[in-house]
Amino acid sequence: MKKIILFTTIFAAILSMGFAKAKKTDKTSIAVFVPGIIDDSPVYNMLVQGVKAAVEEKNQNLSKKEKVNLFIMEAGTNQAEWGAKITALCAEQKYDVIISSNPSLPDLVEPILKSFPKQKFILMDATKEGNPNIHTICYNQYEQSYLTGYIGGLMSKSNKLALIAAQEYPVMNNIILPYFEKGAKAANADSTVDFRIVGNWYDATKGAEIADAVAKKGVDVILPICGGASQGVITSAVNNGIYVTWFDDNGFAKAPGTIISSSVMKQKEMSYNVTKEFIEGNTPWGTAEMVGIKEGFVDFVQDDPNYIKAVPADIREKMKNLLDDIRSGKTEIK
Ligand code: RBF
Repeated sequence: MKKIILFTTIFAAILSMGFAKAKKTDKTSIAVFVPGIIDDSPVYNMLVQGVKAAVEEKNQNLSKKEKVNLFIMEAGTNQAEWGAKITALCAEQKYDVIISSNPSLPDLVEPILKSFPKQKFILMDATKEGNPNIHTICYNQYEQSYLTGYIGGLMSKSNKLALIAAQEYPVMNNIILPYFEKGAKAANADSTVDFRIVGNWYDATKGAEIADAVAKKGVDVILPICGGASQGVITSAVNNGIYVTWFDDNGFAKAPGTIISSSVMKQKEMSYNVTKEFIEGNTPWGTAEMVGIKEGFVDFVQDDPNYIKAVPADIREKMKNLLDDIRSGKTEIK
């Protein structure tokens, strides 16, 4: 009798080891949720590129059966649909993690997690601490916005700048706009910033109309943060002979001579890092990180030939000094 129990136990143990092994070699599945349109928005473009790069790299060494599965959902600009689309992804119960990027996502995701308590989310450009299903990383947009305002203030001849945003949201109202203004005033105390809203993240015609309107009032430097509508702002700036400060990625090639700066976030590199970290099982769940200039994830492009052509040497020198001081810790933007 004892022998039978022993054999059964050993048999059960071997069986469970087998199952455990089968489960472990199960394919990893990753979904990327794009809250907007990939092509119109540097933040989303970089997100997709970074995740893809990490998955492709991992898959090089895996057999067909083991390859990491990647699904990209482009949710579009109708924000009313995002919740239902995320819920649908969770309901499939096949994605080990959903990776996305947007400051509005923690509030959208938390109620959904009540129905899907096993689902994990990695959210970039967002902040949420203490939820064990969520890891967030945001960029130091105090620095990113201040640098942008600083060059705008140095380059403006009328002392009139504008920020054309797609919509109002907490990061826009509490960080991007005030620190753009702060930077502009630090460069030139007489600077003013006109704040305008497009109303969506895609309408280039409306973007151009607003840019034309502020140009008429004497504005000569515009920061567009409005997705696809930014293209309209650039077209208007070219026509009106005024400047554009670019945000998120390197935008110099979009309109050489008109684009005077690119304050970038290294979202492609960060998306690659967090995806790799997840695949390796090292995601620090429940934590919120902020990375900036010192960490190498916010930067101001200084070596682009179009920057060197568009911006006089004395202003480039001032930008370099500011950047060096932030990097060394001599200046803190807060
Ligand atoms: N940025 C984009 O470039 N494209 C978008 O479609 C877009 N949609 C957004 C929707 C919401 C609800 C919020 C809060 C932000 C959105 N952003 C978008 C802005 C983005 O998160 C970030 O603040 C800016 O790109 C500046 O770094």
